[in-house]
Amino acid sequence: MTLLIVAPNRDTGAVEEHLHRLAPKLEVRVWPELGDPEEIDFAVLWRHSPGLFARLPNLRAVTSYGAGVEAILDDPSLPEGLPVGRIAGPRLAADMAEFLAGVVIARHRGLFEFRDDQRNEQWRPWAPEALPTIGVLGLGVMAKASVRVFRALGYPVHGWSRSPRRLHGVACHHGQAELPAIAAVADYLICLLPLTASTRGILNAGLFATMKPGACLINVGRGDHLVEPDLIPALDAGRLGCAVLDVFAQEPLPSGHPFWQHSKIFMTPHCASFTLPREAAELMLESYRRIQRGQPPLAAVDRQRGY
Ligand code: NDP
Ligand code: OXD
Repeated sequence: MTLLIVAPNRDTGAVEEHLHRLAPKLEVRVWPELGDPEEIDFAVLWRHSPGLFARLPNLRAVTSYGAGVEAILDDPSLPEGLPVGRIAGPRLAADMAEFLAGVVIARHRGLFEFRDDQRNEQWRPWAPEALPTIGVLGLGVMAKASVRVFRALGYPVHGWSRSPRRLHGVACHHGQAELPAIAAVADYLICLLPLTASTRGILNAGLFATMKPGACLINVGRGDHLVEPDLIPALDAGRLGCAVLDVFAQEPLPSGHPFWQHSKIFMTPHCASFTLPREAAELMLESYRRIQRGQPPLAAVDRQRGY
């Protein structure tokens, strides 16, 4: 009975400590120290190298170290029928809400401009008259927490999902046919979709053409939701007013990439929300215990649907 953590380039020390404190008898191994691979029955993965599953013959389930599961589902060595879960706890969702409210408020209230004014010793009081309309693509765990914060601020909120949803205080849209409707009303269009075959490249010139002129695009989903070459022309033409990007097709963003220096792009290094060690350890352990009881892991994903 052994739990394996595979998260290259991520410091897992604190998670290991929490796991040892919560379950002193649980054997935890951290990649690349596999030990006897036959003893490993549960794995927690973040950006693992494809092909890993061929080396773990006795896995009973696997979970993503974070909310996104595309790296696991895209691995051709993933055994058919192996249950896949994810870690998308309340703290992760609250972090996302805080981040999104922060960037929207900073732009809406002109905080970056006030900083410039301060440097230039200029006194220019100003406040927006209208509240911004928020459009959220995806109405899952992350989006629901964020929507609650925007609603508490009194902002009109629209949401978009694959299947019909009802959320208190949110104008809900669903399906491809209703994507232009949400794009047309949003001053801030936020991508909180999982990366699947049907959402890859969804943030493209065609969508930008349906957006409110000057609106701000916020991508906290995955880098491959955005057709990167379409973004700068839309910003330069004023079609979009700005873009806030937390995720990129290649991470870290390569040196010399045009996004680094663009004045209308505000970037953060994939940390809009970050799986905290304590919450991660508790949820990993809960999933592990569920597996021992013959139940699916927490937040089990539908492998056919892709999220
Ligand atoms: P969930 O699985 O809880 O929700 C996904 C939502 O997307 C659902 O509402 C679903 O619709 C909707 N959706 C999926 N496919 C489509 C489609 N084709 N058309 C319209 N709507 C669709 O995901 P989470 O909220 O937990 O996370 C979403 C993503 O956010 C993650 O996969 C990850 O990529 C990203 N993320 C990024 C982080 C960061 O730090 N940047 C941190 C955490 C997550 P329906 O309700 O009908 O099923
Ligand atoms: C993610 C995460 O999926 O950090 O991006 O959880």
